[in-house]
Amino acid sequence: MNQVGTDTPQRLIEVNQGVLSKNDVLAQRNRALYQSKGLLVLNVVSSPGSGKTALIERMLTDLQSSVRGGVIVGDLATDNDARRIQRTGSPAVQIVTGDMCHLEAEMVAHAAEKLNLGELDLLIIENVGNLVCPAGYDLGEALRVVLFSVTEGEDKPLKYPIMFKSAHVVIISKIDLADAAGFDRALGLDTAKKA
Ligand SMILES: Nc1nc2c(ncn2[C@@H]2O[C@H](COP(=O)(O)OP(=O)(O)OP(=O)(O)O)[C@@H](O)[C@H]2O)c(=O)[nH]1
Ligand SMILES: [Mg+2]
Repeated sequence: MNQVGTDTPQRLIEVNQGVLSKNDVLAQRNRALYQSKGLLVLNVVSSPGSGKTALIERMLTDLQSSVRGGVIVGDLATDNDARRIQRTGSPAVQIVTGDMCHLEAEMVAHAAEKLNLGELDLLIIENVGNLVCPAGYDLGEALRVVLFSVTEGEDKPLKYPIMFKSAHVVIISKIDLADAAGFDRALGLDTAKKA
């Protein structure tokens, strides 16, 4: 293979490793910090509007008497979600990513400085709504939780396999709308298990 307009031979070098190494190093640093504090950290991912914030609001409200939770939430714009979560009485920090479609470990580390981690049992990171970009970025979480809502169709785990394969937990959300959306529960569970 030759470069266009030159005689210099080109070599194709595969760089599958190391591209994310800075993020991986920072994610490991986050993980070590969270483990040293006995903090359970969840990275909640899904397509936009699947119900991440609604689930977090409900979890924090229901667990309030026994679990001290805090949240870091990422969106391209607005602090709507942080304000929603703060209304539960739990601390929440908004990361506005601008044009970035995922959170990175460094962003989470900076946001976590605004929370008193020593006072928390549970840190929930709500990632930017997207089933593609966040899949490649470890944030230092213990568990990656992916939601897919019944209104998105049963085939989402098959179409976005990297996200679903990398998840520790899959939650099917908006189940109250299953009949209206014509959601096939058996098929939805099957595609989630196959991913
Ligand atoms: N019917 C029904 N509606 C829900 C449920 N969970 C969330 N919703 C609604 O779905 C919409 C989106 O919910 P959010 O919690 O904002 O979703 P999200 O995943 O945080 O959205 P982004 O952060 O924008 O990606 C809101 O109107 C919620 O009220 C559910 O279980 N059932
Ligand atoms: Mg949200």
